[in-house]
Amino acid sequence: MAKEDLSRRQMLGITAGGVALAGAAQAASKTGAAKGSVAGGGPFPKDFAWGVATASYQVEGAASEDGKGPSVWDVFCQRKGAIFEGNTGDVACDHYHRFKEDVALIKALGAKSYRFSVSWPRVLPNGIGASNPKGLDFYSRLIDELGAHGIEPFLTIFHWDYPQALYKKGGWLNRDSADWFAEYTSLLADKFSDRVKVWATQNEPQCFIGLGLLDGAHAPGDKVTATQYLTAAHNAMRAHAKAVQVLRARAKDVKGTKIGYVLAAQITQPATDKPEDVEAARTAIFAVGNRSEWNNAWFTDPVLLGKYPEDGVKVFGKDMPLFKPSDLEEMKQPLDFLGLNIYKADTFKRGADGKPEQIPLPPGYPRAGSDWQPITPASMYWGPRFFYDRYKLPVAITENGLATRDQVFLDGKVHDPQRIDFMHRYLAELGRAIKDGVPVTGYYAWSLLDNFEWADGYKQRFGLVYVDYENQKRVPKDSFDWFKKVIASNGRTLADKSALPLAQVTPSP
Ligand code: GBH
Repeated sequence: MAKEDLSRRQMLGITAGGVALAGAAQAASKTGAAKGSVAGGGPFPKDFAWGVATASYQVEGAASEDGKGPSVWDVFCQRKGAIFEGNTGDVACDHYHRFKEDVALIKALGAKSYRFSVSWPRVLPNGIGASNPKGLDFYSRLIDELGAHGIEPFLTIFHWDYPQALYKKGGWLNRDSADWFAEYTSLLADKFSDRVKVWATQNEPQCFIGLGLLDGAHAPGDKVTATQYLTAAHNAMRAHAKAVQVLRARAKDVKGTKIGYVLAAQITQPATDKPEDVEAARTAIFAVGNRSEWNNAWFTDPVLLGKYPEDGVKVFGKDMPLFKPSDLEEMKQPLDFLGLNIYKADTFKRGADGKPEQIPLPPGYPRAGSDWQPITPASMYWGPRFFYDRYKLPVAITENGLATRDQVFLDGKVHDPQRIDFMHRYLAELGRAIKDGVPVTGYYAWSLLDNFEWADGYKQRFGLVYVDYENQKRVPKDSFDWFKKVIASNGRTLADKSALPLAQVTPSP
């Protein structure tokens, strides 16, 4: 087998036997961590949180209903050329009105947990000050509906729909933004912590700070200076920490409350299982080598280790903002888990100079509907492993999924074998990480529903359930039925190659 061909097969997690439960990487299990608890033959722990995820602006719609204030996304969607085909989240999946139907789908899937986010301006139309009873009531009814079906609510406090009123006051650039976030969190803690035990403060600071303020590709669509970008990131991390403190002080059941922080995890994988390549990938995953937002350590080291990474501080040099030294101490609040949104990995080997060297993908390498996502299952092994080794926190896979160009077929069904194959490979790799001792608390498929994919509008479909936006009809895809079996077996069907949907595209009559 040609060398090129081997690395391609390793990236995809293919070994001679088919889907690899033990592929490129056994060599690297050198953390000395205890083996994961093996329940009934599979690697997934008994209480593993099999879940699905959504986010408020992407599914709710009802953008100006029942007293909701505008968010930066409502405003950004009006900007010419900002969103694919001028799509907006005004209606989205109409989840605001159809949440009972959607909870019934989660129940039918057998998912144990539902990760959703609260729209800040829906509950606080001006971001701070007077709250909106109807907005609060929506989330209260959603949480009750989940409870009635035995589904654990996982509440993300902020998934990008920032109140426009606060943006006008400077948004994340304003030092007070951390206190605004704390005030918002207090409201949620008081209203929902009797029923919500699992919380994430923020989803992907790299995106709402980097894409939103540095690149201008996401709302609010600004392109600020490097110093302003760093200031905004700094305040967002201060806000995260204040929210953790608020939850610890105010949650009704403090001991039972689990708090995490969710990263747009930029994963690396080694080109081979040689220890020097594994170490090259490990070095690369925590390096801050340039000024772009696409790194991990800038957004995790302050929050988890109480310091900015030195290589990044060098990269930014005199553009580093001034801040109170005590900020760093305050930013580091104890967390219960680290949420990793994992979609793909970049591949590294040790270069001739001893430094990590990125290996380009072979031509024609498999990709998702979203161009940025090559299909790289081992990201689900190396991601959890590297993050656990560095930060020693249990990991939750808070998002993982694939966009495909789904459609309703002539038989009325939505056949999505690519998504099934993708999830099978990625979950098998997650199982391998657990087997090798990485504590993983849960896995949340992105997403329950096809939904508003930010600047890509409705072009990309990530759902286990197809949404016909003309009439809001939901059609569970083949992957929904497949994932249901995975959940029901607590992951044991992943070891069974016959679970691969090789012949499902053209079902026999
Ligand atoms: C998540 O973002 C979001 O949390 C979720 O709302 C979203 O719908 C979902 O994923 C699917 O996209 O590699 O330089 O080309 C993922 C955000 C999008 C961040 C792609 C990195 C590519 C940057 N990622 N982006 S690059």
